[in-house]
Amino acid sequence: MKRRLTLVLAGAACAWSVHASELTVLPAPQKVEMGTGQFTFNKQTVVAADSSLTGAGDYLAGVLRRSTGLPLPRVGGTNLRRNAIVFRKAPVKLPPGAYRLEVGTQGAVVFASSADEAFSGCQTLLQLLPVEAMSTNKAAGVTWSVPCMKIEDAPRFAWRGLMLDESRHFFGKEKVKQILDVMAYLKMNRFHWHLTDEPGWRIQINKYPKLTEVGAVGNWSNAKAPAAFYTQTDIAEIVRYAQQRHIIIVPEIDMPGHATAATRAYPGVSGGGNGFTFNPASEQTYRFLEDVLTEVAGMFPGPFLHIGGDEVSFGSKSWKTDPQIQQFMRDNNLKNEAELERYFVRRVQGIIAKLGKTMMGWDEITAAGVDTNRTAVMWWRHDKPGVLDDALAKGYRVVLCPRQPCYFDFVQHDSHRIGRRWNGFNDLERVYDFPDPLQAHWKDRQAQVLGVEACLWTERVADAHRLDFMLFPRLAAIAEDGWSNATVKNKDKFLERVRVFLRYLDLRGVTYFNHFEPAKTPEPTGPNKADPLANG
Ligand code: TNX
Repeated sequence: MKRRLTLVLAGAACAWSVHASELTVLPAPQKVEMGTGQFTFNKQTVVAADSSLTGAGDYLAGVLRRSTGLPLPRVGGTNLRRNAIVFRKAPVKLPPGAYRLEVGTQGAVVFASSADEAFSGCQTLLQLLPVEAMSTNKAAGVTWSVPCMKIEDAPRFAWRGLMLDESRHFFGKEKVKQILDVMAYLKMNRFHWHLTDEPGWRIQINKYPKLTEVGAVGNWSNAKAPAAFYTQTDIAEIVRYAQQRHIIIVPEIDMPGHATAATRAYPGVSGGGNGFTFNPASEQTYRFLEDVLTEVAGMFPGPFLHIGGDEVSFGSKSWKTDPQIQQFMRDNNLKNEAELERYFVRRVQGIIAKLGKTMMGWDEITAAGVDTNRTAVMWWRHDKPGVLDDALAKGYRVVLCPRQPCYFDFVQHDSHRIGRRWNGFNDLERVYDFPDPLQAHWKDRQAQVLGVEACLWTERVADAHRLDFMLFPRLAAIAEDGWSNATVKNKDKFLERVRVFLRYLDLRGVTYFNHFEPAKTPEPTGPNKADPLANG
C-alpha cells in the first residue's frame, strides 16, 4: 500500500508559505516550504532512528548534546511519537542522494533511503537550529527551535570534493579531522588526499620503510624539516572519522612524475635526472608500485585509487638519454617518451584493476587509452577545454576541477599578494558561478560528469592558519556548486548563507577570509620562496 510522506505529529498543522529562515541551510536545498510555528527541543526530546539509519541519529545527538546540554537520549523504533527527532526509512525509494525533512511543532522527521541520505538530512536539521548548535562547548541562553517546514532535497552531483596537498606542507591529523567536519556540514563527500609529491612522502608503507624515514623529511619551505607523515594507524583513525561523516577518501600516490620524495628514498626506481619520475622502463618499478598500491588499497576502503599522472614532461627529458629506457622503448615498440608515459599508465591501470579499485588520474591520463569503465579523470587544465571534450567523448567519467576557478592556491581578493593569479584570480563569486558556464561541454553526457572538486595545493600554505584562510569561505561556494541545481542557486541568497557559515567557523575556531569586510582579516604570511608560476 502506498503510504504518504506526511509528518506523523499530531497538532502540527502548519500553513506552508515561503520564509527566510531556510537561508541558514548551505548548500541551498532543492525545495523548501515554510510553515508557521516551530519545534522547540527540551529535556524530554528524544532521537529515534530506523536500524539502518542509526549513524545519523548518533551523530546528531552527539553534536547537540555537547552544545545544548540536553540529554537527547537515543531510543529505538521510529513509530509515531511526540517530541522526537526521527530518522525513518523512506516508504518510497527516493532518488540517489535525496532526503526529505518535515518539521512540525511536535518534532522532526528525516526520511531517507539509506545512511548517506539520512546524514545529509541530519546536516540540514542541524543548520536549521541556531548556529550555536554547532558549538563544541555548551551554549547558554539559546532556545533550541527549528521552524516548521518541509524540505525535499537531492544533490545535483554525486561527487562534491576537496583535494588537500599534504606533501608540500604537512598539517596533521587534527587539522584533517576539522576539515572533514566542515565538509560534512557542507554535504561534501569526497576527500582527495594528495599524499606524495616532490618535497615529501606522507604515508607509511610497511614494505618500504625508507619512504617515510627518508622521503618524509622536508617540505616545500624547508628541505630539512623533520619527517612528517601519517602512520597506518593514523590513516585508519582518519578513515573511520571520514566514514562516520559519509566522506569517501581518495588517496593519491602521484606517478610517474612528482615522485622525487620516493626516488630520494629508493634511487633504484628513479627515472633519472633529478628523480622527478619513476623509471617507467623497469620491472623493479612496477613491482615497487604494486607493493605500495597494495598497501594503500588496504588502508582505504573507498573504491578509488588516484595515481596522479600529471606534468610528467617536467621530468621525462632524462628518459631520452637513458640507454636502458631507450632500449625498453624499442623492445616495446614505443615511438617516443609520450608513448612510454601512456604505457606506464596502462601498466598501473592493470595493477589497480587487480586490486579491485577504480583508477583516477589527472587529465593527462586521458591520452593513455585505458579502460574507460575502470577509470575516471580529473579535468584540471582550464586552458585546455579540448581535453575535457576528449575525455567525455572517449567515455570517461570526469570530475571538474579546472584550475580557474577550482584551485584554491590562487588568491581570492585583489589585495592578496601570496598565491597565484593568472589573468585573474579565484574569488568567491567566480567560484560560485561554476560550473554552469561549462555546461556546453557535456550537453548529452551529463551522466559522465561525476561532480566538482576544489583543490588546495600548498606550496604557499605552510600552516593551518593560512590553510583555513585559503579554504574558507570559498569551500562553501564549491559545496553549493556541487549540491544545488542552477535553478535554486542565487548569489545574494548564497551570500546570506555564507554569513551564517562564517559564524559557524567562528564557533569552531576556524580562520577564514572575511569576504564582507576584507580589512578585518589581513592576509596571513606564507612561504616567500619564489614561485615561478605565480603569475602564470
Ligand atoms: C599543478 S594540478 C599541479 C600541482 C601544483 C599546482 C599548483 C596538477 C595536477 N599538478 O603539482 O601544485 O599546479 O597550482
